[in-house]
Amino acid sequence: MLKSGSAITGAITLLKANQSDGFDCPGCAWGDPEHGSSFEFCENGVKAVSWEATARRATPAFFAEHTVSALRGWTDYDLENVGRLTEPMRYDPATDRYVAVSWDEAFTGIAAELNALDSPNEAEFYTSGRASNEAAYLYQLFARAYGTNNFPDCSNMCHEASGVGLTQAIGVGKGTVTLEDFHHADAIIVIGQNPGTNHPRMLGDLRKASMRGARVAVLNPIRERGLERFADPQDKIEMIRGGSTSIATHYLQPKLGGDMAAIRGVAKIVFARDDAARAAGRPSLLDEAFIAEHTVGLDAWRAEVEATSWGAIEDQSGLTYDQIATLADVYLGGERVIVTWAMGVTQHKHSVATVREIANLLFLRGHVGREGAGLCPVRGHSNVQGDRTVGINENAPEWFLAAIEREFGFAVPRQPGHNVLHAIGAMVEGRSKAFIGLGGNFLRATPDTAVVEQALRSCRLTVQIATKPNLGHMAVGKVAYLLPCMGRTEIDRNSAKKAQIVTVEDSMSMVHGSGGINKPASPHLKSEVGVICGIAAATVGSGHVDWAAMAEDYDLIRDSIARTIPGFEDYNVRVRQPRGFRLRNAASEREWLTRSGKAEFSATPLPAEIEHQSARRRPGQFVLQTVRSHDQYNTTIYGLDDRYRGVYGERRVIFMNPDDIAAMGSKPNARVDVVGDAADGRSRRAEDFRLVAYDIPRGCIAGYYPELNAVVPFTKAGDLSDTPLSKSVLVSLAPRAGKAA
Ligand SMILES: Nc1nc2c(c(=O)[nH]1)N[C@H]1C(S)=C(S)[C@@H](COP(=O)(O)OP(=O)(O)OC[C@H]3O[C@@H](n4cnc5c(=O)[nH]c(N)nc54)[C@H](O)[C@@H]3O)O[C@H]1N2
Ligand SMILES: Nc1nc2c(c(=O)[nH]1)N[C@H]1C(S)=C(S)[C@@H](COP(=O)(O)OP(=O)(O)OC[C@H]3O[C@@H](n4cnc5c(=O)[nH]c(N)nc54)[C@H](O)[C@@H]3O)O[C@H]1N2
Ligand SMILES: [Mo]
Repeated sequence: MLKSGSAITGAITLLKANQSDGFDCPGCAWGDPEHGSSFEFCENGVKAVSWEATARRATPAFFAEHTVSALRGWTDYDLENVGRLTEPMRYDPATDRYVAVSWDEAFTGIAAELNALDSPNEAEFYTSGRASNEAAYLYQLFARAYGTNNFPDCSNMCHEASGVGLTQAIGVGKGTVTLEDFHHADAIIVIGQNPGTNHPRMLGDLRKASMRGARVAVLNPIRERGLERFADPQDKIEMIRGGSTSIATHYLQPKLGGDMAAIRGVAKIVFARDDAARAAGRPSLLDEAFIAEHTVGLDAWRAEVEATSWGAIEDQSGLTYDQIATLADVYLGGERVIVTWAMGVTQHKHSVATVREIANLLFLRGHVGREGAGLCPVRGHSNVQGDRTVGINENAPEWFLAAIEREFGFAVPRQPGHNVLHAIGAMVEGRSKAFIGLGGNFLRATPDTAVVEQALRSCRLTVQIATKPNLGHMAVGKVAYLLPCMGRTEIDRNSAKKAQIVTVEDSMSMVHGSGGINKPASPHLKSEVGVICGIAAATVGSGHVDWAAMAEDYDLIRDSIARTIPGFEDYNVRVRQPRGFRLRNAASEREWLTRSGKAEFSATPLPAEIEHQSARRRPGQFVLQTVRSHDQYNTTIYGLDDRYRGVYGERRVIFMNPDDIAAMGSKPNARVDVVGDAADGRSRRAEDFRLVAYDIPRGCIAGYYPELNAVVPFTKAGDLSDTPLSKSVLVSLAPRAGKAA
């Protein structure tokens, strides 16, 4: 991994990751130890940091050598390997190449295009979750001053269902636990998450819990090695002996999308045992005081649970009554229960309902708002939670919009804007004509790659603010700019040479500062804040916002945030304390900012049928989930191995139950095409994958994103979340002629 970097810079850089005087690791959003001073080693954090601190450069000379059409034939892996972008570039249609321009030319050129649109609502402002609070706040301020709420962002494809579901249930769309709570929990239920790869530092906390005797139950269709056994890199003796601790005390393998049914089953058992306890004159198993004082809606949910048959629960979850009963034992055996989850829960049609069912279950025994217990959606990008907090929201609450108006004195648009799927639809239909990307890889992260490529290329304007080139940057509009920015590891100095810090919020709502330590990859780079301020000043002028002053002194941005968003009082002081500060989470103090003023049980019936069940699935069809390998960061591919799953040197694989392989008349290692659902009239195909026999429930298969986005339809979305259904894609497999093993 370090091969692309400079080893010495790399090593020094790593020692500053997540230190109070260093930068926030761009790897994931797991919390940092509150009193920790030691460096927490994380293999995948190393990859993320050294990816940015590479010695390679994507210079104007590189772009002079290759046409954009030619670069479209490259892979993201090869493109990012060219290295860090060094100068602002504009697409020249005559030569089909990106050529260097000055920052001023770029800013005025972008402003001219934006101001030529018929309506500000024809522009899309995409955000990826690495942007700092400061950059994201100015970005939403700029777009709103320009006149739109079109904020498609990566969280629309990620934890949107958690945000929506938790807001309904507890009045705040964030998790209620802190890292400390993990040290007190005696039961932790981990649903639809692969922390060994995606949140490696979380494994350390799970392992400690497990060694203390806490029970850790996992719900995951795949047996993820990292959750089963784990040698802690922090523990030198364990590493030297090659020993390992087992983490999961219970491992259940539901079928894809079966979690809501599984949790309903647990609730059914809890109610039944509670009835029995009371009938025998023993105390209730429920936290009756909590339920009476803090909740509404239990009776309706209970009626719904009782009306759900065990047949439906077993069929939909893919688990037996006995398996679900062991989960009920874990839940009832815990005095302090935490449930964590990630994409295995949020990327289905009924994800919001599933999140609410998780909250329902925790309410029953009062597991929200006390030490060692609570709800924990584990976020993806290192600042995706913060970006939403500071206003990246296509449908922001009225209090926020009014506060922006008060602070800056311009009229803020109220018409709700576009999320990711709306933005794709609008570009496809020609209603949106400009796309600006603050980081990320919109083309490769979204469903239906071919459709999105066409959508971007039909835009009048595309602008990409990035650290390295990727395929999304080659889907150029008629006018296109590629603007290079600094990353988190780099020192960001203003014109007086004073280093600036930015701030981020982790999954536990901890806000802390981040200051780079490396020399920027090129003298021409601007910070994300600098780029946004440049575009903004040229487009909307500086009458209401002094963009130049903000770009000079990020304390001014934080002062505005402090005046417009509750919880950020004394921002500039508190963020400079070691480890920063925690944003208040009302629900964790049992104050419920819901409509009823209480924590709300939801009484939603199970979906009538989900993809793996018979009515949906024709013979030969499978339900595909798209996951990350161990060697990737979303659309960034670091390498071709997925060592916990035993895959080396390739990514085009499909994990499949051996009985399904045999039933198909095929053999392990046979090569197939993955054919997507064409019910909406669009044909979808991803070519040439190897079948890998794997411990996964029948009817369910798995493979890697982004390659398989070619078969994920942009026309299907989660209820109330609008999230693409990346974990329940109906596909069939077509043998490739002459390629059998
Ligand atoms: N190294 C690294 N770190 C990362 C990322 C990365 O790409 N690389 N990405 C970051 C981002 S943006 C995010 S959102 C997170 C993602 O973190 P994860 O959610 O862990 O990511 P996925 O690889 O999508 O894994 C989904 C897991 O859920 C399981 N699963 C799938 N469907 C179901 C289901 O229906 N039920 C249950 N119970 N389980 C299911 C899968 O088998 C798999 O173990 O990681 C973040 N951290
Ligand atoms: N099929 C399928 N699709 C999915 C998912 C899935 O599980 N399955 N997961 C979804 C999820 S959870 C997410 S979060 C999205 C991710 O969607 P995105 O956030 O759009 O994608 P990333 O791959 O994280 O973005 C990588 C690019 O960001 C740029 N970059 C890196 N660091 C910086 C920086 O510091 N500043 C700037 N300006 N740019 C930078 C680089 O140019 C790099 O190429 O994908 C979603 N798509
Ligand atoms: Mo994510």
